[in-house]
Amino acid sequence: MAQIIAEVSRTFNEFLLLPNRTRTDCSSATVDLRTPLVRHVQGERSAIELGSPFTSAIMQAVSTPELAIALARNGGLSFLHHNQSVEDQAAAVRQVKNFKAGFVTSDTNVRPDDSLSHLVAVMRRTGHSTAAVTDDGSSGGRLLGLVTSRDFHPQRHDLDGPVSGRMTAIAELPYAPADITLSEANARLWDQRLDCLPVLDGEGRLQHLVFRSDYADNKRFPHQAVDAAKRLRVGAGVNTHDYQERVPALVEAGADALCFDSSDGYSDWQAQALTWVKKNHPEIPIGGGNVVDGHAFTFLAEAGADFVKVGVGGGSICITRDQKGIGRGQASAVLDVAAARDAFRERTGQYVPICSDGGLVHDYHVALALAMGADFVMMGRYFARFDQAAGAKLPTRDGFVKEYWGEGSNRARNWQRYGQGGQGLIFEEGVDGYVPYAGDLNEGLALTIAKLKTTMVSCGSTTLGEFQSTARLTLVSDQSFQESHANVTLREAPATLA
Ligand code: RVP
Repeated sequence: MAQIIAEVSRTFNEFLLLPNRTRTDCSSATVDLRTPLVRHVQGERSAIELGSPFTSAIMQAVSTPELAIALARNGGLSFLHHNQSVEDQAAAVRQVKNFKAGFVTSDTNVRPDDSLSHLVAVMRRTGHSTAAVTDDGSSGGRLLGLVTSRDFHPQRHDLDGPVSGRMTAIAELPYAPADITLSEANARLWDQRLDCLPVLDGEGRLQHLVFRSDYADNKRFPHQAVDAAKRLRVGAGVNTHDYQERVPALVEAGADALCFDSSDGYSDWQAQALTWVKKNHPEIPIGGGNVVDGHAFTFLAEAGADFVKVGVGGGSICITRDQKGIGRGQASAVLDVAAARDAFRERTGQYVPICSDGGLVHDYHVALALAMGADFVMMGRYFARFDQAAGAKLPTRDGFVKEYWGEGSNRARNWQRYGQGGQGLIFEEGVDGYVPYAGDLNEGLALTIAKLKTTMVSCGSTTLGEFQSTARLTLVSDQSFQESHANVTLREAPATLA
């Protein structure tokens, strides 16, 4: 006869945090959101720490290189999706690793004999007003000069004339060697009153441009997730089908961490694949999942997982529970797995971080997931709303929306994640839809982080470890849940639907 688990499957909406005493040294300014990403000896530091506990979902609609760059600059980590060829995924990893904050690959490039009217067309296309003049017109050609929109006037200069007639030639141009740091470049920008400093290799080929405005922009991100060489960190999803080919390519491309991506990770396939990666590529940390209970966590931790993702069926685009009748309320799953993680730590001295993946609907759900024991969260819907995500931005009668579709939808058809047998989906486990557009990730995430910090302050914590160990949670009744919302006639409707 089947075993019936005594506890009801619960979700985040059923809980609230009780405020703890707030000490005078506890304020948003003193809250530290650093968190471990990968397995480490208890009491020591994780080889990879995030500056903020956010990761973006391993999904076509979510984790693009652009989003990965923006999220890592805010201290989090993206896992680039594996529902693409090995070559394309490795190229996406390279794109993030090659990003140098403040060092821009020139996108407005011309040859010296190109006409000024061609230059105008290029500037109009890119929206930039500084162009590099290189021998072959590429972003990495030998630099011959710079030309800006201030160097010529359509009424005063013959637009059929060559760019070389109006450019500042390399002989008169300040430039820097490839090993210059961003702060050195900034010092030169100010000392020499420059707007732009080209960075050249030993042969005079253009590497980057550094703009004054980008330096100021870079100062906005004090908690970036970077590796020892100060390159942004990036993760990548892998599957249990082609990992022997995909993992080496991603390691070679420079990925910082990998994660097996499966809707149900409690399987011998995943354990075998983890064992293979640990044997053949011990240099790369790799997570496993998804699971919803302590036994499954321990199974993957013993197979070598460096972190474990929690969540089955709770995703906003997910219909696995409807289709297959499997899953568990996300709060119950996190609480159960966190207890197993702590037991594993007691038994082995190894701390294996856990990630609450999917089903985070409100900002305060992030705080609840962390208080319940998650070391970091993974979100799809949340990030899909931002400019940097892959989905198209579409106008509607009430504003803009972004496309967001599940990996188990007919649009993504990620059969590697769902394992329904064979190379395809027999039935859908996800839907294809829209989410309200929310603008720039930097602004949206700053707001979520501000809320998280103030929740932690109310709970008297300045670190996530303290938050977890001191949090007091209460179950809410239907009636007290009603009390959470405003209970007056609103003067006007909220501006957005987010
Ligand atoms: P959410 O943040 O609620 O949008 O959930 C995102 C999570 O949902 C992903 O990280 C993944 O675990 C899960 N997912 C992705 N695709 C699908 C599906 O098609 N069912 N589910």
